[in-house]
Amino acid sequence: MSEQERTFVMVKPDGVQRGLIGDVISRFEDRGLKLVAAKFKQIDRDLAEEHYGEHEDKPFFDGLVDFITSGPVMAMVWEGQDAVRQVRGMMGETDPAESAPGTIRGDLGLDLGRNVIHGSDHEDPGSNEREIELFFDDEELVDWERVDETWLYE
Ligand code: DGT
Ligand code: DGI
Repeated sequence: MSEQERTFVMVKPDGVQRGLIGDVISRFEDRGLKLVAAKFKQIDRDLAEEHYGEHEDKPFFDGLVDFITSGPVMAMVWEGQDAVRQVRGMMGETDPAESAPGTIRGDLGLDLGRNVIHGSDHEDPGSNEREIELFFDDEELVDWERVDETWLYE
C-alpha cells in the first residue's frame, strides 16, 4: 500500500451548532479516508491560544480564540494517502466566499470568521503531527483496517 499520512481535522463550534458534523464525516469516509481518533470536547483558552499560536499577533486573534472556545468542537484524526493535502483540498479556501462549490467551506459556509472546519496545513510541514499531539494522547489513536482498503489503493 502507498504511504499513509495522518491529519488533524476539527469541526468548529459553528459547524457543531449547525448540525454539520455528520456531513463533514461522511465526506471524508466517502473519499476513502480512515478515522483513527475522535473527541467531542469544549476547548479551553490555553489550548485555543496554543493551537492558533501562529496568529498571535493578528488583529483577529482574540476573536478567533473567543469563537473557538464558544462551544464544543469535534476533533478528529483522519488517515490516508496524502491526507493533509487531500483534506485541505476538500475544505476549500480559508474564506468560504472564495471556496469552490463542492468543497466543505464552499458548500456549507459564507463568512471567513465562521468557516465550519479546521484542517492541518500542507504548507506548514509538521503541523499535522503537532496538532494531533496537542489534542490526542498516543493511545487514543486507533490502528485498524478498513475492509475496502485493498480497493482504495493499488
Ligand atoms: P491560509 O491559506 O489561510 O493559511 O493563508 P496564507 O498562509 O495564504 O496567509 P498568511 O499566513 O499570510 O495569513 C494567515 C491568515 O491571516 C490568512 O488566512 C488571512 C489573514 N491575514 C493575512 N493578512 C491579513 C491582513 O492584513 N489583515 C487581516 N485581517 N487578515 C490577514
Ligand atoms: O487554516 P485555515 O483555517 O484555512 O486558515 P488560517 O490558519 O490562516 O486561519 C485560521 C482561522 O483564522 C481561519 O479558519 C479563520 C480565521 N481567520 C483567518 N484570517 C482571518 C480570520 N478571521 C478573521 N475574522 N479575519 C481574517 O482575516
